Amino acid sequence: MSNIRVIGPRGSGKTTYLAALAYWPDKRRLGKKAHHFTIQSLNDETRELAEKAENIIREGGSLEPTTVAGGIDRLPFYSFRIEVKNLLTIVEMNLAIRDYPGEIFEELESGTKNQLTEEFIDECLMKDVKGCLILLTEWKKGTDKFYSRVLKRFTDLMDSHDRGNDLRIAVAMSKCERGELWPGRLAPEIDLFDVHLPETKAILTAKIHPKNLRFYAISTFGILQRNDPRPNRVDEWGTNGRNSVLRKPSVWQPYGMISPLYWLSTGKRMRDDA
Ligand SMILES: Nc1nc2c(ncn2[C@@H]2O[C@H](COP(=O)(O)OP(=O)(O)OP(=O)(O)O)[C@@H](O)[C@H]2O)c(=O)[nH]1
Ligand SMILES: [Mg+2]
Repeated sequence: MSNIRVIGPRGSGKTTYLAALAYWPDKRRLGKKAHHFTIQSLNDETRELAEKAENIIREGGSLEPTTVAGGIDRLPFYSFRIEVKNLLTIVEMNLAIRDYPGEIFEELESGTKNQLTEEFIDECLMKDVKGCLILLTEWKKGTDKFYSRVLKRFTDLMDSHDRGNDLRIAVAMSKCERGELWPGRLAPEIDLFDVHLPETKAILTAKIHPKNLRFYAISTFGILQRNDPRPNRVDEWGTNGRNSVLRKPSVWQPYGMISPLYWLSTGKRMRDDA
């Protein structure tokens, strides 16, 4: 079993991403396209998350923010078996994934000691954790500085927890169907991180060995069609500010969901960006 943690700022789409993984097997039957991977949920928490996803994908709802209340032990582990069919082989991954509240990421910025945050970080950086998926989402003015401060602190904590050399870090930009963010839809490291988050990238590349660092683009919602690159989403105003929901559930085609997990788990790159 590969232990993975998902961290990132509030509202970056962490829980929605995991909900989409959990819901994929149900939804896949509706799609026409053949995929070279399969996903199976392995525990009740993941199946419950899939039910919540049903609500998002089908009825245009949104998930509740994840909270720190109750401490780390209250957060579930989501557990998946993912099989990826390569040219001649099938790679099977069993993953136990923990989804962190955005609050923890944001509290790292201040650097002040806080018992609750420490509990989460100790758990995130335990020796048996293979890797972290860091989901970032903004690029407006000031964000690069904010992310780079938080991630500098995070890499210092990796060192002090003796994880500086053996923890894989997949950094992904979420909600990448946004055309204004990523018009070319190629090469996330160059087109997204070099362009929009250069300081963040510089901190990470300075502190983390290249073999343990990769950059990705993810869109849990995806675009309408290959020849219709409009985002498959509509924005709505909810109680927590702006929320996005799927526009056409029948053509739901997420992007980049599997490749970061494949690399975090196996250390190898997938042959495409499924
Ligand atoms: N446009 C777009 N919106 C998305 C995508 N994934 C998630 N969202 C929206 O982003 C908002 C926040 O999603 P969450 O999954 O709750 O974010 P989170 O990172 O878990 O947030 P916290 O639990 O507060 O840390 C919701 O309105 C989602 O519908 C995506 O791929 N594209
Ligand atoms: Mg959440």
